[in-house]
Amino acid sequence: MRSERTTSVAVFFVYLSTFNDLNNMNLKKYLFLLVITLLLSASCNREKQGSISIVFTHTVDDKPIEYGKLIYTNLAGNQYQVDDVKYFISKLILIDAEGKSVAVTQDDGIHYVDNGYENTLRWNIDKIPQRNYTAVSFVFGLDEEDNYSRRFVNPPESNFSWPDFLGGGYHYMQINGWFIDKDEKKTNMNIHTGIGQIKDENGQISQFVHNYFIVTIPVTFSIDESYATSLTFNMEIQRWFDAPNLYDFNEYGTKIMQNQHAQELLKENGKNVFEIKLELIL
Ligand SMILES: [Cu+2]
Repeated sequence: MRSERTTSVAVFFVYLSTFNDLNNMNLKKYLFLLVITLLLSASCNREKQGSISIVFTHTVDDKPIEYGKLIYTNLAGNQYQVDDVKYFISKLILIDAEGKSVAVTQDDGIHYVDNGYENTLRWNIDKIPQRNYTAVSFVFGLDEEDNYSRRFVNPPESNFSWPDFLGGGYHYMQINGWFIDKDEKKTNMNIHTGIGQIKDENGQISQFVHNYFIVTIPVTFSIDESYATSLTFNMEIQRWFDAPNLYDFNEYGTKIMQNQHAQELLKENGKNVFEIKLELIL
């Protein structure tokens, strides 16, 4: 790189000296310095880049989730099982040690996670500036700018649409399964989040509410062109249901796509569900 630059400068200087009518030495000197400055700044902006691999994991009571087993109990005392965990994260930003934000642009900064699709449980991102980082931030779900209907044409994302009459776009999340209700009956548990609705006195939808939220988590890691950095984003499922809001499935177990109150409770609880760890460096 350095020798390439030196060669270009030398070549240009020779080129300049071929102008016979450029007798004014000051002008020549000025042009020469200008060219060096341009070449140097171009080369300094070429920051080295590395890659990062994000692995999405899910736990219940701090142990790897076991799908399809009625073995869990939330803080409200509901016995439940989980069959599906699906969600979007978007606007992924890495914050470096100087507090500068590096926005991930690959895949529009959006990633869909679905336990039914193994390939969605890992997100490999290239071309990240080689720096030390101290935090990660993302939108849980999709914000106003990103969440529009028919954005995704292929499954699994296309299966995740949110009806237009309820605000459109896509679900932010689905946790699907079963729970034992207050009458001891096995009942559907469908924790679906997305755009909410506010109704007027006549019961007509008067306003839509974007219920996404921003998660920011400190984590120290570095990106380097000579090794691969891997982060684990773990979602602890129980945290959706315990704090700050106790979430009882008998009240909000299913049909919450039209229940803005339930959406609010989950929005607040959801800020605490993720843990991010540096997994390994190879
Ligand atoms: Cu739904």
